[in-house]
Amino acid sequence: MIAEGFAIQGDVKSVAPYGEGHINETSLVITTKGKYILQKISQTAFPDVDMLMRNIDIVTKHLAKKGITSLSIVKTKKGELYLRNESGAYRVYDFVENTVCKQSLSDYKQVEMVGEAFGDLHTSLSDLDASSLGEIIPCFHDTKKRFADFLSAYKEDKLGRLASCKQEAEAILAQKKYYGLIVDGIADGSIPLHVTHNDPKINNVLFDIDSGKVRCIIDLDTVMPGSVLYDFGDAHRSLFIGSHEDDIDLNNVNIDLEIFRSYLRGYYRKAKSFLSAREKELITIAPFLMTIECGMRFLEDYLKGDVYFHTKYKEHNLVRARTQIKLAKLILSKQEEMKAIAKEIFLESGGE
Ligand code: ADP
Ligand code: GN1
Ligand code: MG
Repeated sequence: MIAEGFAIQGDVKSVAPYGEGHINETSLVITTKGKYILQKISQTAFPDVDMLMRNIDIVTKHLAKKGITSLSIVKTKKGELYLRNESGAYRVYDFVENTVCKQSLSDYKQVEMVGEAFGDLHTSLSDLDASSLGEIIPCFHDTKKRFADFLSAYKEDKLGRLASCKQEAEAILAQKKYYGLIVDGIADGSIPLHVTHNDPKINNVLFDIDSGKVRCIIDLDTVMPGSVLYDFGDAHRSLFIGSHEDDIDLNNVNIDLEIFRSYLRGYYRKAKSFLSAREKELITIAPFLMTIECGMRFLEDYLKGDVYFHTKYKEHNLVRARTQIKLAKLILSKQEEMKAIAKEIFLESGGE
């Protein structure tokens, strides 16, 4: 049994599928002495498992030194960060006890706490030597590159699926003028690089069962240099869509700007000392960019035959692309309101 290759405490009582992640295969391991998370690492997403686990080791050690609750790697019995056998590559984490993982948030105080937690994460990672981390998925949030990848899948139309998603593809083509906004800013120096999480989906945050407060940010696979706008934008993508990412009824995809207000209030409290003027200008468009980018990634995967994201049925990635495209359009239509809210929050927090 794979779990027994790791330095876990007690005898294994059960191993069962766990969680709702789209990338790795996650199981909960219960032993006579405790609980663990066992993951079969997706080598489609992360071909360089050595780099992946080295990055996570560096980040978790850095956070632990600062007293921040984070993932804790359980090494193999041979003292390695992961185990490889003929069926794949595996790792184990301590299970973070007494927490709950949510697919959506309706409590604005909790949204504010999540904003604050990502502000704290950015602050805590700001003195980590970024050059020590490998770029685990190159150009992960380079929206222009994502668009180019989408276009090549669109042109190839390998499986003849384009006929079923012409409208969605056109919606992505129509917004092309926006895709360089963050990456061009990084290139011209107006947007600084930070060490960022890059996958701040709400189910990658664990809440304390008793206090309801954020206990731990997990899924550190994509921690690497990036823009704080990537995290700000993707957290909104996830919080806005909530549990409707896979919903076939697009009437359920809506946008609640109180989420934006609450998250920004929490985030800005921690980030006002480091956000640049250009980052503040782009704070309302970042959620649009990360949402349309996610839409193009789902649609690209649909066109390629579902090779990256876990899917449960043939149109699953198409359904997900549709929800992201609808949300992206809503975010774009709300830019003026979002700018007014951002102005209020910057003023209320003593910024300009
Ligand atoms: P994926 O990359 O596939 O999203 P994650 O690392 O996010 O994988 O794990 C999937 C789910 O497993 C999480 O959303 C969470 O519910 C649960 N999980 C992962 N690690 C832990 C942990 N250390 N303690 C408790 N739950 C965890
Ligand atoms: C994936 O791994 P998970 O389920 O937390 C993906 C994110 C997407 C998200 C969409 C490494 O997140 O980038 O935004 O699905 N993670 C990776 O739900 O590609
Ligand atoms: Mg995850």
